[in-house]
Amino acid sequence: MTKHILLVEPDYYTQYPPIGLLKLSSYEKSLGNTTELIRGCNIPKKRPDRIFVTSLFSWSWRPVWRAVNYYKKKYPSTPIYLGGIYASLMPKHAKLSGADYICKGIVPEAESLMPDYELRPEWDGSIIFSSRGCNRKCGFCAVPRIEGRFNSVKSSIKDFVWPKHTRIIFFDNNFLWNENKFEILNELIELDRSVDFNQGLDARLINEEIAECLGKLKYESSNSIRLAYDTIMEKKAVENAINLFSENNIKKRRILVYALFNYEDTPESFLERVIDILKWGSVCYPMRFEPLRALEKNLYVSENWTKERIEAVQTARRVIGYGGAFPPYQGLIDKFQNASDFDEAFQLREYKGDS
Ligand code: B12
Ligand code: SF4
Repeated sequence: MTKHILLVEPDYYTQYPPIGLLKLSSYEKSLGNTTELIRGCNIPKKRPDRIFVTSLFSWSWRPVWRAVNYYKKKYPSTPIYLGGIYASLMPKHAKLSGADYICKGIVPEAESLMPDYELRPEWDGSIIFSSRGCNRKCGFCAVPRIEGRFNSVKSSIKDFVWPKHTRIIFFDNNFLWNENKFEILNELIELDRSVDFNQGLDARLINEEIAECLGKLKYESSNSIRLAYDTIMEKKAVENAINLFSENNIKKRRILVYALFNYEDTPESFLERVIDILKWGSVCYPMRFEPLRALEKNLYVSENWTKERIEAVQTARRVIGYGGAFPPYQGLIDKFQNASDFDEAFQLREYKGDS
């Protein structure tokens, strides 16, 4: 018998459609069921037989609880399934929301289906995971815990591009790990739509051949390519990747490099990475570390950092940066490079230390 599935996106802030629910919608429709998507707490058009609530960042758990609570009161005998990132990372906490079932990880059957973009007709970009999981084990990253080892690998993405969409957005954790990357890159060249490797590319995997393919793509934002310079160990790899890109049509100024801080680094080693990136001619985007199971954002301070020093970075991003990032302006390079230490670079001269 046909079942009606209510898909609920809690009303947390997000700039993307709830791609997980859109995939689950396609899956349910392939089983002969019907679906309906609602944001927040609202009355559906049709009484549901099952309710699927998704979740995103762990610190956005409150709207998730609100949604579960609302639909539980409205339909006490309808089972509520809660999945997504927060539910996968913090299943015990998520269970306290009152949901009947907590669903961890991805749903492999849904990963091979085109998301049901009919549910978001105004949206203009195809969001693709050409793979899930990751085989590396960076301690600051939740992906291996949520999605496990590298899996759900695609060899072609053509069938995942919605005809009306003008851009293609990859949510892959590590796009270049895919052994089919050249097939996919060639498809992208043919498709001739703008591309966004949203999660950044792994500098350690970039070589001449890859840089050449990436240089032939169209990019959607002012920053074409994103890389990560998370520890000083990646110095050579990041510099090399930037040089290879610049030899292949991608201007250094259009490369955005994330610099993780407030993790196991020190303010001084963070400053060193900031200076490196700017000297290489690229844009530095400081990325504050958040613990994998943080229930509140922007609270955690690692043992090498202080609240004041973190605040100094955030203020500098707003005041002397541009769009939260540090562009490679000569004035900024001089300021950072001529400073005797982190506090001078980030103007904490009056700051008297950690006590
Ligand atoms: C895209 C993305 C972003 C985007 C925004 C995403 C958005 N939707 O708004 C941007 C680039 C802005 C971003 C920013 C940040 N991000 Co981010 N991001 C991601 C990424 C790659 C995907 C998130 C997403 O939208 N997924 C869509 C999900 C929900 O759909 P799906 O997974 O395809 O759905 C499947 C399953 O989840 C499941 N499912 C989902 N819902 C349901 C429901 C039911 C009922 C069932 C059965 C199943 C189910 O089935 C689906 C089909 O298989 C994840 C990594 C990842 N691989 O998940 C990190 C991730 C969420 N980000 C993370 C972090 C740390 C950040 C930043 C803090 C980084 C920083 N230091 O600045 C910022 C914070 C921004 C903020 N607003 O607070 C962490 C979050 C950890 C946490 N504690 O929550 C993650 C997990 C990455 C990581 N390396 O650890 N991010
Ligand atoms: S940060 Fe990137 S490379 Fe490291 S575990 Fe996460 S997805 Fe993998």
